[in-house]
Amino acid sequence: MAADVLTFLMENQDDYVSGEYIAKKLGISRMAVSKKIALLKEGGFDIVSKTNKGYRLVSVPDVIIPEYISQKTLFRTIYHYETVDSTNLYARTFALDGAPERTLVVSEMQDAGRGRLGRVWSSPKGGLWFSFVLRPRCPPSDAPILNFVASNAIAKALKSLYGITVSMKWPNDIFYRGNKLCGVAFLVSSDIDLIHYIVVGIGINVNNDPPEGMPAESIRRIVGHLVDRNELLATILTSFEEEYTLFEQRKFEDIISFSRSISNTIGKFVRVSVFGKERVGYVQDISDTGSLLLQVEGIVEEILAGDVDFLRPL
Ligand code: BT5
Repeated sequence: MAADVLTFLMENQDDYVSGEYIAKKLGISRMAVSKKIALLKEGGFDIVSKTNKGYRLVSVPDVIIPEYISQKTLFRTIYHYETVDSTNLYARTFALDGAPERTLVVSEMQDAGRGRLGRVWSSPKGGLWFSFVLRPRCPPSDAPILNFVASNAIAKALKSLYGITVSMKWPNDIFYRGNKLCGVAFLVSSDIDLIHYIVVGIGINVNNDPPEGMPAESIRRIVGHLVDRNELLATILTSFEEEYTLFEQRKFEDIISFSRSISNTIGKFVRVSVFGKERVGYVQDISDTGSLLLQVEGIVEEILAGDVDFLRPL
């Protein structure tokens, strides 16, 4: 593997790094370094070399590089695939086998990506499809707050990287100007009073075309160029870490307060489907525990989970 050499080049992307320096640091020969550089070039990494100066990384291929993610984040156990059915299912299998918190599964494509309630999630090449394991020490009743942990993290990452302002459709869809950019689906395993594990599954249309025939958007189309999916993944994971710290400190009000500020659902006239039953009304607010407060014929109902449909255009 050439990951060790790649790490050096990535850390010094603005400058040349000499083969001698890399060889010394890694305790390998200069010949071994140049072999690894050749391997990286074969893998699509654009590396230029200059006599007396060394190597410089110009660009990386549009493929997830686990070494980069583990270096930039607290996620150390990373499974990276070309295709899986669903990263959520893989992560669940790992969780059942005892995988630690922050075990990450990322796939370039999914052929059976799943939304909530078994709905199909389109996951072609170029998007970001990943899942990770959490083992929060809290009662299952706190789990819904993680919807907002995830959506806040994604919204903040997109703002900081691309200056994009997104909105959050309760409880966790990320929208850009009325089109869905990203979805989050959780798998939860718990006793009545203790969570065993939670799999957080996130799907974002990044460099792919969004699926046709539905109100969907992709980051490439918003910013007008291809983006670095490694940087995006690392930024979202780091952002998640910060929001998750608030969750562990039980600062739920801080979390919900940000979610309210990006909500496109508060104040809207909606239909909420809850296990086959439908409620229609105005969304008054999101409660401090993450429920939707729906005003139905003058009475406020608290809805813990459900699907929201806007009854008037956004
Ligand atoms: C979601 O479900 O929005 C959660 C999606 C989570 C996907 C991730 S990818 C990594 C991990 N592995 C998985 O298998 N899943 C997770 P839901 O709220 O049920 O929305 C599903 C609906 O979104 C579909 O019925 C379509 O209308 C729409 N949809 C499907 N694919 C889409 C896409 N790529 N972009 C935008 N909308 C899409």
